[in-house]
Amino acid sequence: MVQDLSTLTAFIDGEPMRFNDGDTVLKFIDRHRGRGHVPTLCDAPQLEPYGACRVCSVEVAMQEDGPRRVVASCHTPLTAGMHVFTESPKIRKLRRNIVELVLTDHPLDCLTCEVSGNCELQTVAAKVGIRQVRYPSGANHLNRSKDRSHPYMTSELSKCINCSRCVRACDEVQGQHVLSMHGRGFNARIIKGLDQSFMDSTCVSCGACSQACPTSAISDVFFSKSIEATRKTRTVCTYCGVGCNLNVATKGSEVLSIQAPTDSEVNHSHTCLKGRYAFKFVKHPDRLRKPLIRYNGHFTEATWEEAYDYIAKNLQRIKEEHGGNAVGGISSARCTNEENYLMQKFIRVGFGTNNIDACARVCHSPTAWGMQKAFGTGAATNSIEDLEYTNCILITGANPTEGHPVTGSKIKQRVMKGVPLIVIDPREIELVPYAKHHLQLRPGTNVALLDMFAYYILEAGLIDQDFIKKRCENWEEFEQGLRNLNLDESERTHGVPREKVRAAAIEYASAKGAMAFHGLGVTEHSHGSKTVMTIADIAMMTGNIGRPGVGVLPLRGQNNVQGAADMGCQPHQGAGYLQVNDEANHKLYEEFYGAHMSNEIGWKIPQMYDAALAGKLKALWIMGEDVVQTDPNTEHVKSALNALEFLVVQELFMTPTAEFADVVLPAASFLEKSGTFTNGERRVQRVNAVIPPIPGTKSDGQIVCDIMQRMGIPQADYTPDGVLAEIARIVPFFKGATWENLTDQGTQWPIKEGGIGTEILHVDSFKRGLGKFHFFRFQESKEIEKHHDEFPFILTTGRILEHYNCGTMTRRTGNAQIVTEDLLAIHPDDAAKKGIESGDMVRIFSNRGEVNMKAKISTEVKPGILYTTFHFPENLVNMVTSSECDEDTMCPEYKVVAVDVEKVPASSMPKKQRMMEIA
Ligand SMILES: Nc1nc2c(c(=O)[nH]1)N[C@H]1C(S)=C(S)[C@@H](COP(=O)(O)OP(=O)(O)OC[C@H]3O[C@@H](n4cnc5c(=O)[nH]c(N)nc54)[C@H](O)[C@@H]3O)O[C@H]1N2
Ligand SMILES: Nc1nc2c(c(=O)[nH]1)N[C@H]1C(S)=C(S)[C@@H](COP(=O)(O)OP(=O)(O)OC[C@H]3O[C@@H](n4cnc5c(=O)[nH]c(N)nc54)[C@H](O)[C@@H]3O)O[C@H]1N2
Ligand SMILES: [Mo]
Repeated sequence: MVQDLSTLTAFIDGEPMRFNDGDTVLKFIDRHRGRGHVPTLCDAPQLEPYGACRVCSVEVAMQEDGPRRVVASCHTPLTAGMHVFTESPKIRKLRRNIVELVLTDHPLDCLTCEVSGNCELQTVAAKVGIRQVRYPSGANHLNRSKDRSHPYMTSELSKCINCSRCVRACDEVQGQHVLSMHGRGFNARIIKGLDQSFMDSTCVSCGACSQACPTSAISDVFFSKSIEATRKTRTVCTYCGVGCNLNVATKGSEVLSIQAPTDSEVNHSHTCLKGRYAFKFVKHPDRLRKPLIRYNGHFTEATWEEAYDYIAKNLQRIKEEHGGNAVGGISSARCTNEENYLMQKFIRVGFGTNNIDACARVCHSPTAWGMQKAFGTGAATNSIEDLEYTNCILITGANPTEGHPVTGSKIKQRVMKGVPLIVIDPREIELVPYAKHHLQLRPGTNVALLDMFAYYILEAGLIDQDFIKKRCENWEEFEQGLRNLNLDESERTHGVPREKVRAAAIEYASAKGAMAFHGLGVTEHSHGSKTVMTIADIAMMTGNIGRPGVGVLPLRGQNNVQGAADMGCQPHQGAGYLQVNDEANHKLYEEFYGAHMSNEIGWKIPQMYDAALAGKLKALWIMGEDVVQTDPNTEHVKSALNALEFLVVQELFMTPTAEFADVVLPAASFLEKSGTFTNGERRVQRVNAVIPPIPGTKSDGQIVCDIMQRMGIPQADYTPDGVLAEIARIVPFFKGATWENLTDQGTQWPIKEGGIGTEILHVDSFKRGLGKFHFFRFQESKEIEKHHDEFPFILTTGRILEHYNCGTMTRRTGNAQIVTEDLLAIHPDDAAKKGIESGDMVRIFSNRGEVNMKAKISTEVKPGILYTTFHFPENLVNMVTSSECDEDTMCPEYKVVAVDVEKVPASSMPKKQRMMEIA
C-alpha cells in the first residue's frame, strides 16, 4: 500500500522530511539540518520553548505556494504536510533587524569581544550577517555592576540580553527559583534572590544558569577559558551515584572547564556544583606524586620498583608465616569496575581468601542484602527516568537535593507539576516544603513507622490481591504480623500521629504507580536490612513492581558503589554475586581463574578490624577509602590499623588513613584513567581518560596489575576494554557488554548479547521466582537501650551538598570557600536549655569520645535530636559514633548515636578553633 506522504512528512525549504509526533517546527529543523541552521537566542535544548526573542522566526505554509505566515519556530507545533521556509528574504531581514536591536542594547565592543567562540550572540550576529550596528546605543544598563562574590560563578549584566534563559534554567532545570526578571522595559534586569549576590542568595551553585546564558552575562570562572580547548572528552562524574555525564574541555594536560552534555540521558545538561566545578583537586599541590615507604616510623620517597618489591616481600612473608587468610583488601567505590574487579581477583587468587570488602559495607549493604532476600536482585528495580511516569513519590531516609542533586531536582520538578511527595525523615530536608506528607519520625524507628504504613494500606483495602497471589510468597505471615500490631505502641515509638501515617499510606497505595526511593536513613541502622525488606513489602503489596513509574530505588551513594559490589568486592559473593560458599560457584571460580580459591565467607570490614586486634589479620590493602575519618568509632579503627603488621594505602592524598600505612601508593584520579562506572540505576557508563596521569602516579588498575605480576599471579597490563572482556565472561549480567557497545549513554544491566540493556527489572517474574514478604517487629537500638539515660540526645549524621564524604577532594576546591566546616544543628528549645547560641562552639560527647564543633540553631530537627555532617577531619565526628551495626550486614549505625552536648567555654577551646572564631 502506498502511504500518503503528507502523513509522514513536512518540508524544509521544499525538501520532504520525516517528522516525529510532538515536534515543534524548530525541533524538526534541528534534527534534519542540525542545531544552528536556524539561529536562536532565547531557546536552549534543555529548556521549555519560550518564544521571546523571535530570532528563530521562519515562514510556514500549508502548500508549497500557499499563503505564508511568520512564526517563532521554537514554540510552533509542526503539522503534517507543513512547508517551512528557513531562509526567505523576508525572514532574513526580520532576523537581522531583531539581532541588530539586541546588539544596540549591548556593549558595543561585542562584535569583536574576546570571549567570542563562547558567545552565542556573536555567532548569531555573524550568521544573520551583521557586522556593525546602525543605531546609537540607547542603553542605560551598560555600567551595571559585576558580581564576583562566588568562587565559581560571575555575573556581568551589561552583557545581558534579557532572554530569560538563566531564569528558566534556574526554575525548570534546578528548581531553585533564585533568578528573576525585575522591572520593565529598559529597566528590566535579572536579579538574584532579593537583589543579592550569588553568595548571599539561596543559589546552590549548580551552574545551570551559566550553561544556559548565551552571552556570558552569567558565566563560570572556568568556562571563558574553554575557548582555548584543544580537546573535549566525554566522561562520568566521580562523585555520587547519579552518574552525570560530563564534557571536559582540556588544553594539553590542563583541565579548562566542565559542562554537561545536552544529549545525556542521565543528566540532560545538568550537574551539581561538584560535577561541574569541583575538579581542581586533580592538580592540587597536595596530590601524592611518589610512592612512600615507612622506615623507622618515617615516610621516605621511593621508586615504584622499590615500593613493589617491598610490598611483594612483606605480603609473601605474611602469607607464608600466617596463611593467606591473614591478608585482606578494602576496595574502592570511587574506582572503576575494572579496577574493583582486579582488586578482588588479586586478593582472592593471590591469597586464597575472601577477605575483600568495600564501602558498601558502611553504606547500602543492607539494600543489597534486603532486596536480594525480597526480589532476588540487590539493585534498583527501575530507572530515574521513571519519574516521568509516576503518580506518587515516597522518599524514606534520603536527602536527594544534597546527596543526589540532579535526581533531587528531577524529583522537585515532578512534584512542582503536581505529583504528590511523601518524605519520611526525622529532619526537615529541603524537599519537605514541597511534600504533601512529612512523617518526622524519631531516628531509628523506621520499622515501627513502615509497619504502621503497611497496616493502613491493608486496612484501607488498597492491596493488589492479584499481584500478591500470582507473584509473591509468604503473604499470610506478613499480613498476620500487620494485623497483630499494637498501634498505640507504634505511635509512641516513632512519634508521628497515626492519622498522618494513614493519610500518607493511602496516598502511596492509591496512586496508579508509586516509586519508593530510599537512602542511608534506612540502611545505617541496626534494623537497616529489615527496613529495606519492609519497603519491598510495601511495594509488593501494592503491585508497585515491574512496570514504568513504580519500583524500589535505593539512591546508591558513591559513583561506583553499585559496580564495586557487582564486581565481587564483598566477602560472601564473588564477581557477579555468586555465593562463594556454594559448591558449584566455587568450582566455577576455581576453573575460571585456574587457581585455588577459598570457599569460606571472608571478613567484612568491621570483622577485619576485630581480626586485626585479635592478631589474626596481619596485612591490609586499602584502595581509595579513608576509613579513619569515615568508619565509625575512630579510636577503634585507629587501634585496629595500628595492630596490623603491614598496611598498603592507595590514594590521591595523604589522608588520616594513609598516615597509618607502611606503603602509600599514589593513584590517578577519575580524570586520568579509563574504565566504567555503574550508577545507581545499574547503568554501566564509560569513563574516558581526559588527561594523562599526573607525573609520578598510576591508575589503580595498573597498580594492581603490576603487583599481581610482581607476585607471580598471571595478569596482563590494565586496559579497560581487556578487563571488561574478562568481566563479561564471568559476570552473568555483563554477558553482552563490550567497550564499544556501551555507547555514550551507557547500558543498564543485565546486558544481553549485542549490548541490549534492561531498564526495568522483575517485569514478569522476580529474579528469585516469587517475591518474598518478610514481617519484622520494631526493636529498640542497643545504642539507645545502653546509653540513652546517660547521653539523652540522639545525634544523626549525614551530608551537605557542597562536600563529599571524607572531603579530601571537595575541600581542595572552591567548594571550601562556600562551606567551611561541619556544623551541629540543634533545636532552639534545646539550645535555650543549654545556653547555646548559633556560632557557639559546643562539645558533643558519647561513650566513645568527643568532638567540638560550632552550633547552628535550627528547627530542621525536633527537640532531642541533633544533626551534623562528617566532611571535615578537623571535626572528625566519627569519634563519637558507635560500633553498633545492622544485624544482617554489619552496616554501621551512623544514624542513631546517643550523645550529650554542652557549650564549650571560649577559654577551653583548642587553639586552632579559637583562631577560627576570632577570624
Ligand atoms: N553532596 C554530597 N553528596 C553525596 C555524598 C556526600 O558526601 N556529599 N555522599 C554520597 C554517598 S557515599 C551516599 S551513600 C549518598 C547518601 O545519600 P543520602 O542517603 O541522602 O544520605 P544522608 O544525608 O546520609 O542521609 C539521608 C537522610 O536520612 C535521614 N535519617 C536519619 N535517620 C533516619 C531514620 O531513622 N529514618 C529515616 N527515615 N531517615 C533518617 C537524615 O535526616 C537524612 O536526611 O550520598 C552520596 N552523595
Ligand atoms: N558519621 C558518618 N560517617 C559516615 C557516613 C555517615 O552518613 N555518617 N556515611 C558513610 C558512607 S555511606 C560512606 S560511602 C563512607 C565514605 O567514606 P570514604 O569511602 O572513606 O570516603 P570518600 O571521600 O568517598 O573517598 C575515600 C577516598 O578515596 C580517594 N579517591 C578518590 N578517587 C580515587 C581513585 O580514583 N583512586 C584512589 N586510589 N583513591 C581515590 C579519596 O581521595 C578519598 O580519600 O563514609 C561513611 N561514613
Ligand atoms: Mo555511601
